[in-house]
Amino acid sequence: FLPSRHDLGVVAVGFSGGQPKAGVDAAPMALIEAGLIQQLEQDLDMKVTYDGQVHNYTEKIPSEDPTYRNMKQPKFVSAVTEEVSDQVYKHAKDGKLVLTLGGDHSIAIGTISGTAKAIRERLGRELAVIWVDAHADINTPETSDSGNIHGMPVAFLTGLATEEREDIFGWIKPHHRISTKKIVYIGLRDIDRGEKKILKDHGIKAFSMHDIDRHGIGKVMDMALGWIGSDTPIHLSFDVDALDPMWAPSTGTPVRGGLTLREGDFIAECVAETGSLIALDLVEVNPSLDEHGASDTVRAGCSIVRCALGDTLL
Ligand code: NNH
Ligand code: MN
Ligand code: MN
Ligand code: MN
Repeated sequence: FLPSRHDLGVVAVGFSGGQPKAGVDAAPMALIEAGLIQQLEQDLDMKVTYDGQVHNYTEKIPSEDPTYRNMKQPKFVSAVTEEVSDQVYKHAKDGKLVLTLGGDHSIAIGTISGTAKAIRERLGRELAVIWVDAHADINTPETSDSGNIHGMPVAFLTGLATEEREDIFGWIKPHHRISTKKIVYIGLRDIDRGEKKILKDHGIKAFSMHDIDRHGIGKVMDMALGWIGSDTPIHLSFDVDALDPMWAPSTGTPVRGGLTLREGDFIAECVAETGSLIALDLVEVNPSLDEHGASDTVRAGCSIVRCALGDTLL
């Protein structure tokens, strides 16, 4: 079922509408200017399909976009993620591995729905998701304190949140969704009250920083991949704020006590080793925050992508 290891589709999503801080839309350009695509082509010998543009989806800006069910900019985020879903779907349907450069984490509504649909059609298989993040991003519109949609993608992707209105995520259909049993979190350390209840009630597998301290990252990765089971297509959604701000300070909601640079790369390497990776998101790099740390954050992001695509495997 695997995409050919060397055939990569890249989608650059310059989008910040899922949260309030400007600048996260500049991340794809920063990552590309740091040489990421060249590294993938030259060092990893990949054949990269990239349309050469960072999409900012300005044509999708609605004339008015009032808060709805506590969601901020619901129509804009819905329209952009619907488009991203299609972009990712097209690459995945072609049998390409898909790399999406964000952008805030709301874009995972698009990326994961796109791969879930493609994998169902192409292989009749369900997708597993590894969500690496300080946060669980599983608020429903009702449990969210912030109303920021980047804190809600997993709720929409699992069907824990639904909405009839076609222009506000009503476009998400069963074939776009993933099972709560097929998602594994790694790196959690800032989970909202309502999210804790959701994780518990649905028996969702999660490895917090506490688990990593207790068992070590090696054991945690064995357990995480064991939960998913071998031979299951994996979508890795990596929020750079999973890393400790020491290594990745330029992000919208840094939380201290996070993964080391090596733990982040190790997670990506372990996923690469499975040979089952079909898509990868790298999100929430914001070069305009903590500007002195921006180059470190961008470097960390590039490193995670290279590791997930197999660079450091012997
Ligand atoms: N849980 C908070 C919210 O829903 C914060 C989410 N922020 C993130 N998620 N950066 O990765 O608003
Ligand atoms: Mn996130
Ligand atoms: Mn986060
Ligand atoms: Mn919090």
